[in-house]
Amino acid sequence: VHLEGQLRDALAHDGLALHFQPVVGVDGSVLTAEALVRWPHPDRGLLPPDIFLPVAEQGDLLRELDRWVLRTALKEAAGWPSPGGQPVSVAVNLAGLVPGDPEFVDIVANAIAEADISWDRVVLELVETSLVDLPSRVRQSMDELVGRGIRFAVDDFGTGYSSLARLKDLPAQIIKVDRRFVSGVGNDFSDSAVANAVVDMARAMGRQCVAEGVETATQFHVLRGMGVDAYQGWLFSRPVPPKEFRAVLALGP
Ligand code: G
Ligand code: G
Ligand code: MN
Ligand code: NA
Repeated sequence: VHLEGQLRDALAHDGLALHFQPVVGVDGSVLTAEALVRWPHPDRGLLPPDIFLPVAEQGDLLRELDRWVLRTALKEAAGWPSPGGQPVSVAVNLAGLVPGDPEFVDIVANAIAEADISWDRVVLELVETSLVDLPSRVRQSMDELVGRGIRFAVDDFGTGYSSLARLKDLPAQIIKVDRRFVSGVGNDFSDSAVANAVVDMARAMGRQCVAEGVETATQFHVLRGMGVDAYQGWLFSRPVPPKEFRAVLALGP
């Protein structure tokens, strides 16, 4: 309860922080950065989301937290340098604010307008459970956002009750292969098989495929051989504070 009150306070006073982790193309250029929330807690140091997202959920604060992250991440990204290259896109995780929310489209559109960022630089990451069983009205509004340039990503694909067959029904342009499978690529036969099947299926359905949690050069090489489009993980960079990320971008490609 104490932590919940402090979190409520932090949300109301911009007391949370975002780190950014690059997603790179086959040639190593930065395509996107995923915003990952942290809480610089006055007595407990920098808290990771695993500690306070459950508190947020418990206190009905997750939707408010997602809104804060969305607004803050888009504003930050609007100011990213792009010397001699394509502007880098920004990816935001949404768990409390989901497409079925009656205000979803307005909230997203307002955040984009407020940040003055172009629509095609915005990626919204959702877990599969937020993307199934959507009423057609909701799908239509998602299509409307996609029509204006937004991309949706299915996060942690391959976990939960996901099956390859339902990939074709998911309204997402990007598939993020969960790091659970990526970690075994190159040494565990079943993990490699799952990763390969997801990549093949994603390609067959015209989706972009991102591998998460890439930690070794071997994983990168094997995944590249499978035809993965983009890569995220410690091999390339840890999530870093905004200033540091801006400095990396300022160096150019
Ligand atoms: O940042 P880290 O790798 O520790 O993230 C742990 C978990 O927290 C991941 O599942 C990630 O998706 C989630 N997470 C990180 N930042 C956000 C955020 O801004 N909003 C939501 N809803 N989840 C987040
Ligand atoms: O669930 P989601 O994919 O949004 O969460 C991303 C999480 O993965 C964050 O907690 C981030 O810090 C973590 N992460 C990012 N890259 C790596 C990596 O290479 N290895 C591991 N173990 N975790 C990673
Ligand atoms: Mn994510
Ligand atoms: Na993930």
